[in-house]
Parts: sequence; structure tokens; C-alpha cells
Amino acid sequence: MKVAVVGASGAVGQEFLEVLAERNFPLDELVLFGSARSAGKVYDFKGKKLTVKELKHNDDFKDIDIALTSAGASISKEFASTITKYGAVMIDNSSAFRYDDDVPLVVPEVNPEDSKNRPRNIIANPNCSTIQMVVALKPIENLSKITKIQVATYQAASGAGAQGIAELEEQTKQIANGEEPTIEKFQYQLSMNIIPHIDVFLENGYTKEEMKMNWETKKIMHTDAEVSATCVRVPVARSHSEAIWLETEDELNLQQVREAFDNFKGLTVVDKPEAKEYPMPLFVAGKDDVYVGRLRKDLTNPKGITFWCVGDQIKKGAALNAVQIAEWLIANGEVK
Ligand code: 11C
Repeated sequence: MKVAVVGASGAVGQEFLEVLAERNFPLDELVLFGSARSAGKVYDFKGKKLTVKELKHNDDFKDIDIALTSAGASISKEFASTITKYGAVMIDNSSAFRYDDDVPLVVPEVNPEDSKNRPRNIIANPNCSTIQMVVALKPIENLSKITKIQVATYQAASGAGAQGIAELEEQTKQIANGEEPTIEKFQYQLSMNIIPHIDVFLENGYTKEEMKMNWETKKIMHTDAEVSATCVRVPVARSHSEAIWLETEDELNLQQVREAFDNFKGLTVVDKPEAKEYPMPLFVAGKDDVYVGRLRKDLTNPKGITFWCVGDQIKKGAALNAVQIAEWLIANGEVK
């Protein structure tokens, strides 16, 4: 098994290396690719030094079985045919192909079988805020069809990459020193603030990040349920949090939902409010699972459930989900 990581120097690229090593992913060779700027950088993988190659339109992907790509949508579009030309499966973390009918959009806990139908040999990894939400929704959908979803997100600086985290840290130091904070990645100062604006505004008044949660949930869960989202950037380094309200066709009791959460692989329930135990981004950072808590009935709707959900945005929200797709392909004989 020969695996490529494209965008190796980015926050998600670096997380790919961590996750592949941590899970002892069955590979014989790992090849790193990046821009001209990151070509030549050397990273450690399981005690070996790997040098980043420049991504070019050549035959470098000839023997690659799986390419994990996270270099932005325009690079993914430009290089998709170069990457897949000789049969490599491209698992793409960008938004380039997510809404194409001939590209499956996959979260292994929810719709792994969709990975089989990939005429272009591309599988798209969803947006981080969608991934963690659908992992939490699936066990409820298994009990009764979800008819609508409302969500407010609290998204970490890591969603804007390594530079996003660096900007938050830098601003926090600058403010402590009485200096003017530097603003480059975010629309406003993020430290000591929250910003209700992620990605661009669309004609319907929602941002693209908010509509991604709508479009992607429908495609992954094969549902027509609408998602109405408000996505907000908060001064947290990594791990996105979400307050979710949903309605189901049948009225569910909390015990049923709690058991369904407990028994669902990929979810961890932390829900002892009397002991001040609930998921928080500080403690979920670096964890594989999506964490849920604060489960209760929605007081505005007898068929409504509300809960709190936290997931590591770089891990389950990006690198880990893509690696789990790769593991599923191998386990199911889709890649040999
Ligand atoms: C953020 N969710 O938190 C974004 C980052 O479509 O993969 C990931 C964007 C995407 O800013």
C-alpha cells in the first residue's frame, strides 16, 4: 500500500501524519507532496525522515493507491486528474467536489457504503462542522426520522488552518501587552471576541459555511430534512462545538436517545451536569470521538431534542475522517 499526502505542511496535512502513525495504518510507503514553497521540508514519520516533493503535473502518482489531499479547493480541482490518472483513490478534504453527483461525500459512521460508487475515483471529506454533527445525528435518525435540524456553532480558530491558530495566539499576547492586535486571517480581532461570519455571505443571508451544513447533511444522511445553521468563530484553538436542536417524526424519550448515543461507535457521552461534566473543546482537542452531552427535551417542541456536541476539528473533522474512509476501502476490498 502506497499512500500520498498532498498539502503535507498544512494543519490537516500534519494531522494526516499523526493519525496514520497513531493508527498504525497499513502502508508500505508514504509520499508527501506540497507547494513549491513547502517542497524540501522534512517531516518525521515513525522515525523516518520524509521530504516533501513539489506537486506537479507528472507521473508521481503512478504507484500511489490512496491520496489524502488537503491543499485547498483550487489545487484539488487542478490536480484531480493527475492524482487519479493511474488508479489512485483521491480522498479530498477540500470543498472542490462535495456537491458533484458523481463524487460520494462520506462519514464512515454514517454512509460508508457510498464510498463504493466513485466513478471519478474521488471521495470527498465533508466540512468539519458537518462531520461532527452527522455522527451525533445518525443514532437518533436510526430511532426515528429527523425532520428538521437547527444548529448554532462555536468554531475554533483551527478551521482557518495553522495560521488561524497562530493569529489567535498572537492576538492574545498582543492584547496582554497592550499592543494593537494583528488581523489577517479573520475579519476582525478574534481574541476576546466572537465573529458570526465564516466563509462568504450568500444571497439568502446565510454564509457558505452555514449552507455547507445544510447541503452536506442532506447528501450524507440521504435526507430531505432542512438544516438551519448559524456558524460563529470563537477564540478557541481547536475543536468545534455545536448546540443542536432537532425534531423527529416520532416522539422520543431521553433514555432512548442516551442509549442510542452510548451504543454508537465514534460517539462518547459526557453528560453529568450535576458533577459539572459536559464536553468542552479544551478537553476534546486531540481526541478521536465526537463528544455529546447536555441532552434534554426541547421545551418549544414535544418532538424536539436538544444537546451539545464537541469534536476535534482537525482530527475527526478532517484528517481522521479521511483516514477512516481509507481504512474502510481497504477493509472492504475496494483498494488492494
Ligand atoms: C472553518 N469549517 O471552521 C471551516 C474549515 O469546507 O472544509 C473547513 C472548510 C471546509 O473555518
